Amino acid sequence: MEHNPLSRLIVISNRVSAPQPEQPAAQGGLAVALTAALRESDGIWFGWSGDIGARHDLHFETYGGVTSGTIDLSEQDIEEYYNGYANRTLWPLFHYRLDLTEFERTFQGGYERVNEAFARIIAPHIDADDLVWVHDYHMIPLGWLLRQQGLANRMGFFLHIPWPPTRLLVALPDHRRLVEALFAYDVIGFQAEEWLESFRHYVTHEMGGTLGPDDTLTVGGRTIRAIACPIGIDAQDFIASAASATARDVQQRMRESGTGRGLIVGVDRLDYSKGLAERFLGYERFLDEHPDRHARVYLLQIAPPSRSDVETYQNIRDSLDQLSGRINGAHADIDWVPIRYVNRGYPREALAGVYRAARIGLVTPLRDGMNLVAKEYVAAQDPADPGVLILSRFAGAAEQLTNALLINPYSADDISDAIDKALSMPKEERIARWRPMFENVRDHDVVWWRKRFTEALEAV
Ligand code: ADQ
Repeated sequence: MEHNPLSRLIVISNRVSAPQPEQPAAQGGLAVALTAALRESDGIWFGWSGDIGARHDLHFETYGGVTSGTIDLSEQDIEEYYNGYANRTLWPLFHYRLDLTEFERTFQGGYERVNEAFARIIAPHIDADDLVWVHDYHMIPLGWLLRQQGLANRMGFFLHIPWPPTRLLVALPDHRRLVEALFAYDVIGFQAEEWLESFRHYVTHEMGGTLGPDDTLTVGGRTIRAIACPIGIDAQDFIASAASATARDVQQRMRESGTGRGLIVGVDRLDYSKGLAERFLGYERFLDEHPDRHARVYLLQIAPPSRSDVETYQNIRDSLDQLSGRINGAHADIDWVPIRYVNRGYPREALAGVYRAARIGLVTPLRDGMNLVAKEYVAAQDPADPGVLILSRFAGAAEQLTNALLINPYSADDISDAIDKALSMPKEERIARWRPMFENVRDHDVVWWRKRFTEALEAV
């Protein structure tokens, strides 16, 4: 076998999803892909342990061939850095929800304090030729802070969420400081061309930067590469999951409990960015406009709670409970409930079975960096009789899955018309739409994504 002289990879993200004794198999495509790269290069994954602790000690653990180094955070850190700046300031703002964005000096202070602590604690464990790959909005300034610690390594940053338009971003006090920190990296990756375009707009309009060849951007003598690098799923694994015995059982259960009715499925973390209320309203419009379809379809919405320490997330839960109750109250019959609304997580194989049983995958985020559920739905379909993907044009995934029925999630009419169209769509058209999407999901999988990014970084 050819020996590949790999640089060691260092991954840094808010949470570490390397395999653990309590959870031996890495969870999710991202974890699987990064874990494989870390194992091959003998790398380390650093991040928050998820635990509360008074002292920032590094805790190393090697399991399943992967080393992780985790740090506990204090209650104040979690409140200001994680629940605060990350999830109450950056998350809403980057998802275009200025109305939900909270600006608090203490949040920003906590964010910088925790990033500084990470930089100080991790820096001594990084060797000169390691590749450093930092992930997501929790850690934007980390690269800059690592440079302050004297690191001259090749460093990359990948943003999993959208990059907002300049006119929204400038509402963030100290926006300039945040973006300047990004110029400490050598390569920055975005999920979609649209987010990259917004970033370039900010750099050229607010910072006087210039675009160069090969995706480069220069500001004040410093040149970096900013690329679109869309994340994928572990497609082979998902295809296998959809054909597993568990998936077949679940499909059978769905068939029996659905008694021949067409299943429309939605799967999302409970988050206001996912457009769940808009989805329910679009489905309600469909029921209002198509009485002939009543009792012949049902919507299964699977939405496990997330970030429940943040008030807006408690509100969204309440409003969806009410909305689904109202719609069911108005339309249900003695033997038919229009919406089945479930607030829990399911194993991947069960989820794959649900996707495969569904005539329609309904994915309606108001903004989404990528949206992996859309890709999972495509991967799980039966090639001989695939379902129809209805996808928000505001998800990063819409740039790749152009054969979906693309909709505007703010428009109940649009959602209603798409459901009607999907239910009537002849098999030939379903196959013709599904095939190119499947090829895209299969070929641009999570390993493709990881290699595209690390190769860009290695080329620096
Ligand atoms: P998320 O906002 O979490 O990710 P998404 O890309 O859809 O959104 O990924 C969600 C994942 O959680 C999927 O793999 C899905 O299967 C799983 N999941 C959801 N509900 C589940 C349930 N009830 N049971 C089990 N699994 C469930 C962020 C960004 C996205 C970006 C990803 C990856 O917001 O835009 O695509 O990171 O970069």
